Amino acid sequence: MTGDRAGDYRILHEAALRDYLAGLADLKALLGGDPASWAITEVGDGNLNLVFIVKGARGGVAVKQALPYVRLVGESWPLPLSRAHYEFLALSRQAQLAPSLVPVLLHHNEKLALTVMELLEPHIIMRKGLVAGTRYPRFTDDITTFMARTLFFTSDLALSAAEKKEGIAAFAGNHALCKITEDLIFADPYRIAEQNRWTAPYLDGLAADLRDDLELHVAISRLKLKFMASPEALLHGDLHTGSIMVTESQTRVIDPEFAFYGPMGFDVGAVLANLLMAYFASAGHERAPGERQAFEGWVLDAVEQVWTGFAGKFLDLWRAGAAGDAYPPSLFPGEKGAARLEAERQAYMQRLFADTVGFAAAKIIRRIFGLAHNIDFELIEDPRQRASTEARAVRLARAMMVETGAFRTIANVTGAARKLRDWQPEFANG
Ligand code: SR1
Ligand code: MG
Repeated sequence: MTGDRAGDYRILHEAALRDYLAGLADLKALLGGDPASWAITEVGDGNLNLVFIVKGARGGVAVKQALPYVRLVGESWPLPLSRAHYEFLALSRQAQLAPSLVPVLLHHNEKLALTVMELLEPHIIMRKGLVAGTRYPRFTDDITTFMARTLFFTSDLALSAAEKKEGIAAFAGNHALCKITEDLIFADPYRIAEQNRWTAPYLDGLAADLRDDLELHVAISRLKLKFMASPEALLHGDLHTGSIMVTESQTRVIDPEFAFYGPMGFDVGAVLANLLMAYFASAGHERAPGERQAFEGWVLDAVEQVWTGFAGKFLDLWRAGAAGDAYPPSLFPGEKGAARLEAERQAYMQRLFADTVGFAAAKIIRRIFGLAHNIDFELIEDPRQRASTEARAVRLARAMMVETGAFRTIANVTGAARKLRDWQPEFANG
């Protein structure tokens, strides 16, 4: 891997990218053939960056370059290029902790905010597969391994206090990306904000309810505080199904540019929220009643397995020998100490579950009323039908956020989702 620090930032469009890659001997050899014959396509459909696929006679690579602004909005919303540095740092750490679950890094240029990675082929963005009703048999085992290992091994359960604080410091500068989350997820959907949007006019009433609901405002503010002030572990920070690439036999987690030390439930909740949205949106994609029943059953099973699999793997790592400075073994001697520590582990997981439920709810609401929506709902053409599926998701999310304690187990969450599948909301407008 090279780490070129020379030269100033410039946006590399096709011709400049071709010249740049041709100048890197390793990548030129990997791509193969005459650089003039390389096929270069810009494929970025995310909210922030340029993404190119480059294919040569021998092989291909993916190239990601950060833009100095938010792509979704334009130059009026500047955003630091340093996010490419944090993404590279996070990917490097994740590659150590969960090898084969992230793309292989091939090159990084700090000044150009550019990273070259293994081309994931024939992988697709998981969200697209879920919209099509595809089931992914490897997904829950892989994503739970990814989360258990990246969260456990960057936490105080596995690290010395000094290592942990070094880790926090290394990512502390990524605050502009945290601020996006703090505004777009934890504040804007609950107040008047220029960039908010929803399926109008059907959801106008629900949007107004969200702005008046003080119990919800307390709940989302507690979650916001937890997000800002609980550096439990190195988070991916944006672990939705658009940040996961899949085939039926492989899973790769991409795009950790929002990485920072935060509360573990934020990552786990992101995965659950996006599966739950895929579940609710599914009704809007069926061409005949019941057509996607098997898919929907798989999604709810996946919701359950994501939590139980994650919790089981995380606990296994902890029981196998936690070398971190938290819970010193000398305080838990003998059989009685071991039993007390095990009870404490269970209590720890119960608290983490409650955080996960709350963050999952926040992630659902932001996709229905905030700036950044997702294709699960957006591709439902009939707005009334889209609004119905969204209203079901919001009803569950409000309960998860305000009555979090009522969801003691993941089966409580899937049970509530199942009950809402055919609920017909009434809309005051439309
Ligand atoms: C302005 S960025 C909007 C969203 O895109 C990213 O994927 C994050 O989820 C962010 O909140
Ligand atoms: Mg992204």
